[in-house]
Amino acid sequence: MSLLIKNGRIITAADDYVADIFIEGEKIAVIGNNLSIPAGETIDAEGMLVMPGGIDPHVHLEMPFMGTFSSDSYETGTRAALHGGTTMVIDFILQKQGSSLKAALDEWRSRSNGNCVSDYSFHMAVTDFNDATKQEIKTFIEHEGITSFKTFMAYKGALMIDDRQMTALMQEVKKHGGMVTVHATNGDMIDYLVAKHRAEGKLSPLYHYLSQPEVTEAEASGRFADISNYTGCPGYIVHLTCEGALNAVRQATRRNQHVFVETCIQYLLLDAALYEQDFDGAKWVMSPPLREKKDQATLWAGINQGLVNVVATDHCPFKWEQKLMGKDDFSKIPNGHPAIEHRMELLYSEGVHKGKITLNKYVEVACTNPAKIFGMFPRKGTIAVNSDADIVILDPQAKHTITAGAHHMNVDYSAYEGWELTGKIKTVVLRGKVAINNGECLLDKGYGQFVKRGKVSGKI
Ligand code: DUC
Ligand code: ZN
Ligand code: ZN
Ligand code: ZN
Repeated sequence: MSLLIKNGRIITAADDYVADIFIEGEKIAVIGNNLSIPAGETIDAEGMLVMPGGIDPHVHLEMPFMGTFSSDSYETGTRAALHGGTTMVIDFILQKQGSSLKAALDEWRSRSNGNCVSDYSFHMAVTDFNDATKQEIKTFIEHEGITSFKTFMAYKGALMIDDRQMTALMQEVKKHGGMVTVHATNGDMIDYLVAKHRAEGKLSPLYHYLSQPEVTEAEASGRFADISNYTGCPGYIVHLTCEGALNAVRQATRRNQHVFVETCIQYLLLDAALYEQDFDGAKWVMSPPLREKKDQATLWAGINQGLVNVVATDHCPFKWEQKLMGKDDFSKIPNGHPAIEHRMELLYSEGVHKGKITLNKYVEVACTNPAKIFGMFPRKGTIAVNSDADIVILDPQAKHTITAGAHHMNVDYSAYEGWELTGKIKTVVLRGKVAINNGECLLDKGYGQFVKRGKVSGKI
């Protein structure tokens, strides 16, 4: 099996040049000019951007949450990801409090095994760190290839760990070469505000937003940075949304610490005005909530300053019927928003096309940094000889409109309905096979492989 991609403009996190790519089997074999190696299939990419496959390191597929399951299965979610140029996702396993990490891994495997179309990996969310869990960390890192451990500083009683457990977990993870990631919001403050608003009869989606003010995120982000600094364990803040939280990270850099920061596409593009309507605002009920325009500006600047390292999605879709579970009480609206399919095109159109970030930066935050930070580089996240042939071919001029009727995610609305984008993904290659060609998926479920990840250095 071989594939030749001719005359494309190749963009990596560092390079920008026109060349041909020859792919043999699953790997990139040769990059050069005027290649005339006989190939099973040839794609003419003249005038196109040729980039590494996107990596979305924050998705929740078929996840049990708030009394229901997120609506994309491993099959529909990973297929939608490929349509949008994301060739690999990292999903979250949730430990059940009182139970082992291994039991959770088995449960997640029972849903995902054989069902993915794109490649995938897992983060292991530790929700109960104790003497028994502690013994499992080394096995996950060294044998399962799961080297990142997610924590929650909110959702008390279900997911949250306290600072005592956080410190102990970070010490253990550091010992074995892993990374701790965090949902950094102050759970007690939020629980208080949710209860207060409910008691006052303030029950619309707007109060979801007003129950998680910026300070709840800024405080927890600073606290996490401190514990990470004290333990020396590499730390990564997921879905950072606001100026206050980014300033806590900025402050940490003054002692020469780097905490990795992920934001999500919605926090760059949407703002809290969407909650100032009736129940329709439930489409954007997610945690943390959307913020203000000034926060969007901070995040774009943070990308260019190297403080924000990754743009993910926190894809956690719920159908409208599921959102209606909270029609009389914002605290019962399943939290999450669908974006797995649109991250790459939205970030290109609104970021690169509109001049906010460079093409190299685009590839860095959407493809390369996720691979580097999470122990998969250079197998994933770049275009280089011997790397996996995960490639996106994007037409930079083509325009298209986002609409729920045309997307591939298993959800009956779009958070970006009617958005007109410039730049469209034409072809996606996953490990040497054409996965998407002009809107058609050519791979079956089961093609997607579980990627065992390596230890992490905490540096990029
Ligand atoms: N936030 C969400 O919006 N959904 C899933 C989990 C989370 O932290
Ligand atoms: Zn979260
Ligand atoms: Zn999440
Ligand atoms: Zn599209």
